[in-house]
Amino acid sequence: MSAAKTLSTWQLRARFAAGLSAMYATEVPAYSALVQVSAQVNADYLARHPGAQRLGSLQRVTAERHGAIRVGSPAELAAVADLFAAFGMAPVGYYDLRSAQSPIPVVSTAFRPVEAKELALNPFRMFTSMLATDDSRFFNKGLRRRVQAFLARRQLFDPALLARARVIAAEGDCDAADAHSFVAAAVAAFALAREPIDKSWYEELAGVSAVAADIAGVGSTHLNHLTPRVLDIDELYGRMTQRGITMIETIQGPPRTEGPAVLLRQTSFRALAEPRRFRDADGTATEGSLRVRFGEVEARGVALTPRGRQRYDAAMAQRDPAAVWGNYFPSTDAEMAAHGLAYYRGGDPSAPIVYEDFLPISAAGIFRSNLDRDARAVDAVDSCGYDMPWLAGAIGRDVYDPYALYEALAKEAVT
Ligand code: OOG
Ligand code: NI
Repeated sequence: MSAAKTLSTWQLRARFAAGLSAMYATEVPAYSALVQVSAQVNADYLARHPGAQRLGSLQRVTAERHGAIRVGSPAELAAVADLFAAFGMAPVGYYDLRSAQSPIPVVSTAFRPVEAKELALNPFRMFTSMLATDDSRFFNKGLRRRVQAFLARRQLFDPALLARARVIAAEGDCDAADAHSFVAAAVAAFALAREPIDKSWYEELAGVSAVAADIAGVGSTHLNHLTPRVLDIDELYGRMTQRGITMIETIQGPPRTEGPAVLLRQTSFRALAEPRRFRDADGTATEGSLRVRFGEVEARGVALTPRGRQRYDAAMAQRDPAAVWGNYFPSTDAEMAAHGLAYYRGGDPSAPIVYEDFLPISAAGIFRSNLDRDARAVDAVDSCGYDMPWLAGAIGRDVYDPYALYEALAKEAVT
């Protein structure tokens, strides 16, 4: 038998995630501390809870990351979709963060593997947001035109990289000899750029929203954060605080409960100001700094059915969800399964299906907690028509419905 000369998309995805992680560690030193503490928390947790691997093997959880990126236009989002397809990552779900309590001018999807086998091999996902330039509550006509013109002039990805990605996606694998340069180029596309930033343009956009400036005030895109997964997020929170890292006030998402962990719990801390170069109106370059990137960590639980999700939303609407949790959710997987509240493979309560997606309220909270000020929205009617079908049309791809994916996983027999 000859040695394997090709790498499949999951192997490329694992290398992509590892490459981004190595790059981000050099860019944001606090990220390395977070990864270290996460690994310790996971090892300690497993030592005390032998059954903890029911929500994913230690190998999967240790390597598990999600990233977040932000782009400016449908064309840029389509390019991202082409690139990620080479890593076996497809768009799943639609998140509209404009409707959050404090609105963020973006609409988002998450690129991730969709099949059980692929998720087990490497579940890397990327939360990807697109600036809502068509929304007149944030952008008036003049500014919209200038943003669109700016975005039309920039190129986030080398066309050769995208062409290569399309071939890999179509063939389902890549020559081993070419894999290294392909992955390295894909990783490099998300590095923080060193080109000077046009100061007045950046500040004008920051007046609308810090996120708008981060997206369309610079000539390239970059990883906004890279999130490891932990088995005990309360423990992680405490240990990071002990190390002198100031976390946001709360853990977003469901409270800590005695029963089965559901959905997704997340928390974050602000990265330090990063040195960036600026260009003044007269062309002089100055050194400055920006504070837009951050560190985030998450714990994942079982995926809820639409019925479970309704209960979740009702519980979360209460003043103290932790205190009343037991009125909404039973305390065992067997009861969760029997009441049709959560997904289990083959209906077997010992085989929880992990929630692989995001939560819009948490996402908006994470965005917001890391901004100096809120978006400035005017009181106008939103008639731009962003929704899931619009997003699918804009990138020319189907956007998966997360519930349909969990439904399909639940029908698979336990192996
Ligand atoms: C994305 C924020 C959302 C999450 O984990 O919910 C997010 C961003 O800041 O670009 O990453
Ligand atoms: Ni995130």
